[in-house]
Amino acid sequence: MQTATLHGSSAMSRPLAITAEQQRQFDEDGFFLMEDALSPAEVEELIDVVDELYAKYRKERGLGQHDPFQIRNIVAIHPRFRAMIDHPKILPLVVDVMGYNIQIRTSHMDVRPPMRPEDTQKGLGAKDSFFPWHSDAPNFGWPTVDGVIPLMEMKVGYYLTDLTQHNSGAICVVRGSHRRRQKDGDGNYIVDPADIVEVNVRPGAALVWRTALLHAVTPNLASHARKCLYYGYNHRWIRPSDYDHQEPSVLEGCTPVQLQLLGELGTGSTLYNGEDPLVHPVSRYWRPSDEEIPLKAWAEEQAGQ
Ligand SMILES: O=C(O)CCC(=O)C(=O)O
Repeated sequence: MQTATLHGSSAMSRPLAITAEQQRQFDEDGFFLMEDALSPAEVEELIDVVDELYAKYRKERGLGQHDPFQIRNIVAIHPRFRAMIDHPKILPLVVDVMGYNIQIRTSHMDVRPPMRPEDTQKGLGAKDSFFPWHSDAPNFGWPTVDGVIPLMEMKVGYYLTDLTQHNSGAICVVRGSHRRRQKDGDGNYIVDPADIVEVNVRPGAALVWRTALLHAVTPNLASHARKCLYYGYNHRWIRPSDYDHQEPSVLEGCTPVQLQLLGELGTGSTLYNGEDPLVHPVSRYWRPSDEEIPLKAWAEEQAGQ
């Protein structure tokens, strides 16, 4: 088992869940795959929720049979989606990569029905295509160091339907594109076809990736809709993109670890700026006390098992 010392003032050594090979792929390629991250029963349960929500929104929003649909902040929409934030196979890997002081930045469900061939004529990821190449970033971009985006966040994609066929709506990532400048002098993304990886996976697979990777989506020419979920994790001192605070009804019944991941501090709303907010305010997202970082105790306990 790999061991490492995590960064930060509360650093300590503990055994890691991530393997040396996963860490190498994450650093060099920008992603790794976990086949069978979800059991068939988990896939089935999640598909039931996706189908129920998709049917509801399709009706409410008048979506046509070919229209793709995405909904964000799914952790607030359904308890089954909320339960995915601390999935026991995945969260230890997230903690090994990002450290303890993290939260959910975004969560989304995506349904991509079969497309009409006439809507798929542009090249993969072309600027004028249905899904241009991009990396995920806030407006005005992430900071860069020598033109390269440091590790700001990671995402986990859970694929619920069969994507083994070429052009079945799978995500494509550009291997290693997080380690270099991404645009040429004309502002166009630099994509070497040899580096494109189409994530052709079976239901239940997960993609663990850096969102700094350039990515696009293949057209869905299969006969079935593509259904997947994404959860993005970043540091707590960065603001989430899907919420400022989750509604009290969303937080009700959550464990301390889930509360942390949902952006809460665990000590109530009066102590967000510390014990002496008038004279010595200090954001608890910046300097969490032990009670405000249950993920640390959780990770250490997991490592001990
Ligand atoms: O797989 C997909 O549908 C694309 C996902 C994506 O662009 C993202 O999560 O940022």
